[in-house]
Amino acid sequence: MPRLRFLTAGESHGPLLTALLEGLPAGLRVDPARVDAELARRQHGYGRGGRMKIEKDSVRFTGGLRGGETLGGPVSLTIENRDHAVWTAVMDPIAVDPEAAARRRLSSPRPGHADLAGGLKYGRRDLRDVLERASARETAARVAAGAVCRELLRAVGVELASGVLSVGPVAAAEPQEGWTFAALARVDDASPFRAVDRSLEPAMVAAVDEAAKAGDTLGGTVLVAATGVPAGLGSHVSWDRKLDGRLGQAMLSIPSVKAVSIGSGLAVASLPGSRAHDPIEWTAGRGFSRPTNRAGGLEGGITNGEDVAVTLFVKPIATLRAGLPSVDLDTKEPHRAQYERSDVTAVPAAGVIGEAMLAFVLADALLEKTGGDSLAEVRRNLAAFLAAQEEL
Ligand code: EPS
Repeated sequence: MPRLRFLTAGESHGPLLTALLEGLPAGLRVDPARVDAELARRQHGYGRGGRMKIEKDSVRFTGGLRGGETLGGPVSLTIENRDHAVWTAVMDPIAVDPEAAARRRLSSPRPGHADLAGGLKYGRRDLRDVLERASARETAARVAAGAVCRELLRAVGVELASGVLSVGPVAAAEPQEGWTFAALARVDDASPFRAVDRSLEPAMVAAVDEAAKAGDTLGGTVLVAATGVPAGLGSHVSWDRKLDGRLGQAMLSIPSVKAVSIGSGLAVASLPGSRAHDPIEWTAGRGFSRPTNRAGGLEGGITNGEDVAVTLFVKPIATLRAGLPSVDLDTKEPHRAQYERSDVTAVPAAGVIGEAMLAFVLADALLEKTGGDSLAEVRRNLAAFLAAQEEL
């Protein structure tokens, strides 16, 4: 059973986004300013649409904290949707104005979005009922919850980062020795794309400008990594306890992420075994280590002490200005998919969301290993576990 769990609630143009995070130990300091800094990182990036000019995401904690410290109970938080102000008649949780709702009805689904599949599943003839929850706006709540998990990881010496590897056809080359946290050292959070290779940014900007002009959208890839991760999180013994599987599920749940590669996962599929794995070394003082990190810090579903490195493959946003070929729900005649204001690309944001999901998965695995109802107990148990590893 997972030790940590979280849920989010809220619609893109509803009044609020909410997250509820359960299972944290007591005594963890949480600074709302640090959570807001993560929310600002998610909003940043070249190619975002008009919504990011309206919102200035900020967290409000409503439970589980006292004086800036966790109490051990569920942590609840909210983020206001500023854009709700002009949507109240359409998106009020209790009473909507039928005429306003009809004007905003979505009846030609966008290929690639949840519109049609969600409408079929939930029996909704106004596809707005699907899109409002399927919108990537929901990820703001994930980033806030992930920022809290990140504080727990930081308290035990784990750091996380991400960077954009490619946007459309403009791509950084993967090092032969595999990705490590060090590859993210040059990422500048203030740059347009937060790219791993900053020299590619002008070409990325040009690619996005060109797509925007053509009414098109672009996907890309992002590297998400953690360093300082203790060996021994996750397990090899059962399929659902394997940490690579849990990471895959978490990452694939991010809107637009269509594939996940752990370490050099994609590249090693075409290499012989002699070049696909990471030799094991041992040195006094340091213990076990690897000269390469093709496994991305995971072997047999367990962390091996190397950096955890995951690449996310993000599809282009499904909302195109011209509208992709679709069908009108009422007439069943061909009809271009309806255009909703959107982004040309949100690849830089996907990295920040990936960090939040990685923080959640690692924090869960840490607590599963250490147990503990207070941060002091978590630390004590982790120290004992690490000391035992030195005796192996
Ligand atoms: C997003 C908010 C949305 C979009 C985007 C992500 O705002 P709006 O729909 O009001 O323009 O900018 O959503 C999508 C790309 C999507 O596919 O739903 C956000 O806060 O990240």
